[in-house]
Amino acid sequence: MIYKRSSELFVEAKKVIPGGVNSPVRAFKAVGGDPVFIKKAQGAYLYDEDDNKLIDYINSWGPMILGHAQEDVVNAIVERTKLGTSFGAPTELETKIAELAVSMVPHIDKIRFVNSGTEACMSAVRLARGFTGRDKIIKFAGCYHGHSDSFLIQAGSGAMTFGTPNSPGVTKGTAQDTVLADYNNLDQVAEIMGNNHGEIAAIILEPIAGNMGCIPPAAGFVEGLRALCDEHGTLLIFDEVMTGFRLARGGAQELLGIQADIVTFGKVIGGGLPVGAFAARQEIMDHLAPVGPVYQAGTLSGNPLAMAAGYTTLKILNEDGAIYKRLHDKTEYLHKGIAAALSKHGVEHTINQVGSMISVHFAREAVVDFGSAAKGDNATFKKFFHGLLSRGVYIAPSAYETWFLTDALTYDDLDKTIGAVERTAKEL
Ligand code: KE4
Repeated sequence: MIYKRSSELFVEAKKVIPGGVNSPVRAFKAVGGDPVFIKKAQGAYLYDEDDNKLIDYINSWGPMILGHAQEDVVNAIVERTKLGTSFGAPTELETKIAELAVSMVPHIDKIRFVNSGTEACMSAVRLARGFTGRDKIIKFAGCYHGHSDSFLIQAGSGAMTFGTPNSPGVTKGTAQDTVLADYNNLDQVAEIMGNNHGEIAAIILEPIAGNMGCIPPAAGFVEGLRALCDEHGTLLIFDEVMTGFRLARGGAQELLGIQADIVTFGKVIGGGLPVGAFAARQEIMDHLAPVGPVYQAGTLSGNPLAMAAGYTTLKILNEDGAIYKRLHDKTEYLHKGIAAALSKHGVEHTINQVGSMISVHFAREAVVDFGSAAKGDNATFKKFFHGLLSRGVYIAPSAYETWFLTDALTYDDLDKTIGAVERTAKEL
């Protein structure tokens, strides 16, 4: 495949946009080479500026669960645009999507819309701190909750101590209120909670992790966190920016059968337009301004275009009783096909999958947390990525990301993908 035009555009972009991209992972730093510039997309396919057709397994990092340019979603946006794009005033449509989301997701009474997953998670932590009157939070190494200061933290000197910034610009003062734990290590969390009884406002986690590749919770892990939160009066925040409305109508709460205190959303809830949201039972949500004292706001929050895209997407997901099974079956099929193709050529690998989230790791041992994910052979991943890209298959340009399947994928697309994996495997 030729990427001449993309490379030319990348040169121009870097002159006026830092790194030529508006989000770092798009720059292909982890895999090398120039990023592909996309001209258009339709269904399961991207068409780049060199007119290459690519089978898309990123799907805008999750939102395009129905496929790109899905007819109903496009029509809803177009029709809504004709009525005006943003008013900074309440609209009936916001109530409709809020009612629909509340009807789909268990254990929430109210929801507040924002403009990104970061904003949703940042606001959820502020709400938890305001509701409990406590300052500290626990997050897990390898879980990503957006780029708010409280989350850009790495483990402190000792495993149980409070964090240190992992980005310039994040202050020590902020970092000291976040402590890192290892995903799936319940004993460690219990010890931290014991050492900080009455001080932890919230535990925030990806209930199925997607930012270390796809990592499901170990048996008993999330249940244990729920019990610890109940014991210590701490709120459990499920960051469902990836899993919400993707793994089930009710997301991970439904899939795992575990109740969170606050749930955050992004990606799918916006149907491809900028939407985040956070939700909880009324007792918690009514702590938010203008009802309660916890301040949170946004000029474009709930804007009509994004609400139209999100509402149409959620409505289709809610009414199509078979979509989640279709997505799961397609992902299972892909999982089996990739495993067979890599094994046939003796390529050491492990594949993690939950529903329509899947990741391939070139690692010997099981990938169950950040440490084991980091042991993956990145040189092999780079060759795998570029081998697939050159054969028309576009996967996430990092071993620490998850692939997201779309309902628009056909089994012929999956077979083409598996064929590309087999031909690439010979080169690994
Ligand atoms: P945004 O602010 O990017 O909308 O959402 C942040 C976020 C929060 N929580 C989870 C679980 C997330 O996965 C994300 C964002 N995901 C990344 C992909 N790993 C978005 C891609 C990017 O950063 O460009």
